[in-house]
Formats: sequence, structure tokens, C-alpha cells
Amino acid sequence: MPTALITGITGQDGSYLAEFLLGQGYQVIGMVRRASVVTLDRIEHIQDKITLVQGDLLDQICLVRILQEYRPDEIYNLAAQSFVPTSWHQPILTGEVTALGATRMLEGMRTVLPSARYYQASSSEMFGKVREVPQSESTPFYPRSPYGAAKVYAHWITVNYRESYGLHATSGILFNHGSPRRGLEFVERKISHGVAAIKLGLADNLPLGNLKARRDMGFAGDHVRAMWLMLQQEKPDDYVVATGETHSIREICEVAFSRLGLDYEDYVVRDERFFRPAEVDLLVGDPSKAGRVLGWEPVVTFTELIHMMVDSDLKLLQSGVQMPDVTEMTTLKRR
Ligand code: NDP
Ligand code: GDR
Repeated sequence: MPTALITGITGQDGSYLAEFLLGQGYQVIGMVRRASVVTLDRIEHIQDKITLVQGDLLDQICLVRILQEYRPDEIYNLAAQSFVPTSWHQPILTGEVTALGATRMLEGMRTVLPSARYYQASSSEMFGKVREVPQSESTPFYPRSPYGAAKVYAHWITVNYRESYGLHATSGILFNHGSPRRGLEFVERKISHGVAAIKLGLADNLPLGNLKARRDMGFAGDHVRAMWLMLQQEKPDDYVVATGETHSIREICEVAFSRLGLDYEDYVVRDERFFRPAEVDLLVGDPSKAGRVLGWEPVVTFTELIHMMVDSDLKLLQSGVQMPDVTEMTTLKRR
């Protein structure tokens, strides 16, 4: 039975990837960081099928110990400080976790398990102020946030460990992907949850920032499949994973509100605090290499994704589950 180590297993992608790998017959080891209250909500339903181990990307020694103890065949490095606005508030932490965390894991793999296969969760945020449309594996990077800059570092260190030491180290450049398990502060989840709250009379409006930004937005369940396919290739490489379509935040609002028979213009209010010091205006990926080499293509469409998320949040709120309001504390003062 192959063994996979997932960092970031408590996150959105970690939970979908763990489910997928269990279905492929893997033993799944999930690295979880210590917290005063442990939140395993996203993996509760599979907890008895996976092995959780305490660890943190900030601690090199613990990573080495985990690799020595479990000797995974595949390492999926998904852990990160992943929220772009927080990266302006906490740029050093973002660099430590999102950038240097990758080096710590790669260095551990190089010394303990050089025959393992490594996946780095790279991001379309690396393209930032885009140099070409659509963005492919050969598009130059121009990050627009400490998060984007950290991901560029992690991407290049992955390429360098591949080329310097011959490691099977792959970088998946994934464009935005959501799901009902998406964190509440990310825009598509903020919208789906906001719409459901308005429908049920629990909120009056939805404060948002830049509605003009455009994103290539897929379903997390589709995108994690591509991660696994990448590590099944004989040679490590870089792959863009995207839908090839782009939609504005305004369009997300239109689709989400109309799902519940509402008009977004009646409820969405402009809130300066959700604008960013530097914006990424347009992302749209060219997934042709992933299609050609991996045989990967997305299944869930943009509209299906937004409907799935709205339906799920309506059910969640109807069942009386209250989610903590995390959006307020992640606001940025406009500079
Ligand atoms: P989430 O924010 O949902 O999950 C992040 C995970 O990282 C959580 O499990 C979190 O643990 C963990 N983590 C954070 N800091 C540390 C640390 N110091 N040590 C160990 N674990 C840590 O992100 P997603 O699932 O959405 O994304 C997965 C990866 O893919 C991330 O690297 C993200 O940057 C990248 N990515 C995501 C895209 C998307 O659209 N979703 C697109 C492109 C790239 P805890 O639960 O304790 O907070
Ligand atoms: P992003 O996701 O920065 O693309 O990073 P996010 O959902 O935070 O923002 C997308 C776009 O929406 C605009 N926006 C708002 N965003 C948030 N969060 N809240 C708002 O109120 C709001 N109003 C407008 C933003 O300005 C932006 O243009 C995500 C993360 O998952 C990263 O980890 C990942 O690497 C990239 O996607 C690909």
C-alpha cells in the first residue's frame, strides 16, 4: 500500500486530497499543527481512516522526524498561510511558512527520503500583474503580494531541488478553486455564505471590495485529482491547472444571488476595507499541458460550483450552524 504525507490536511484541498488518495488505496498521513482547540471539521468524516501526526512547517526537525517515521512515497506540501490580505499583515510569517516551509520539507526529503515524490502547491497568484493572457507554464511571474512572492520562491526552490539533486519534485500551478469547504474569508465562500444568510434574514447586506477582478475558478475536488496525476508521471515537471475560463467577482455575485431568487445589486455594498494595496486584475489559465500529459480536465463548471456552494451554505445555516465572522479581522486599511 503506498503511503502519502499531506501537509495542510485540515485545509480545503487537504481534505479533498485525503479522500481521493484513500479511494486510490493509499495510507494517508496528515500533518496537523498544534492548536489550543483542534479543528478537524473538514476531515472528521475520514478521521478513522487516516493517521494524523503533529507537526509544523516552521520546525525543520519535526519534518525530518515525520519523514523518518512514516517514509511516505509521496509528499503533498499543501500547508501555507494561504490568504492574500493576511500576507500584508503578516509578511514575515507568510514567508516563513509559505516560502521557507517548502525548503524545509524539500531539505528533509533530500536528506531522509530522496526517492520520494514531492508536490508543491504553487499558485496563479505568482502571475500577479499578468505578462500574457492566458497564463501557461512559461508565462513569467509578477507577484503582487507577499503571498504571491512567497509562492514564487517556493516554486523556484522546488525547481532547483529537482535540477540540483535530481529529486522528483513537481510544482502544480493551480488557479482559484473553491468548494463548500472553502474558508469563509475567500470571496466565493464569503458570497455563498452571505447570500444564504440574507435569504434567511440573518444579514441585511454583503460588504465586498473589488468586483471587477477576474478569476479562473474551478472546483477543489477536480483540482486535487491533478495533484495526484502529476506525481504518477515518470518525470517531475510543472503544470498549470485551470478551467481556461475567467469570471469577475460581480459574476459570482450574480450567479449566487440569483440561485436564491435575489438580485445582488440590492444587497452588495462597496466596502473600502476589502480592497487590496495591489490587485491581481485578471487570471485565466491555459490548462492544455495538464490535458495533454496528465489527461486531466475539470468536471464541475463555474455555475455548478457556485450553485453547489450556495445550496450547501443554505443548508448549513438552516440547520442552525453559526460560523464565526472571520472577514472583519482580515480587512486592510487602504494605503
Ligand atoms: P487552506 O487555507 O484551506 O489550508 C491551509 C492549510 O495549511 C491548513 O491545513 C493549515 O492548518 C495549514 N497550515 C498553515 N500554516 C501551517 C504551518 N505553519 N504548519 C503546518 N500547517 C500549516 O488552503 P487551501 O486548502 O485552499 O490551499 C492548499 C494550498 O494550495 C495552499 O498552499 C494554498 O496556498 C495553495 N493554493 C490554493 C488555491 C485555492 O484556490 N484554494 C489555488 C492555488 C494554490 P490549520 O488548519 O491549522 O490552519
Ligand atoms: P485570491 O482569493 O486572492 O484570488 O487567492 P480571494 O477569494 O481572497 O480574492 C479573489 C478576488 O476577489 C476580490 N474581492 C474580495 N476578496 C475577498 N477575500 N473578500 C472580499 O470581500 C472581496 N471583494 C472583492 C479580491 O480583491 C480578489 O481580486 C486565492 C487563495 O486561495 C490563494 O491561496 C490562492 O493561491 C489563489 O486564490 C489562487
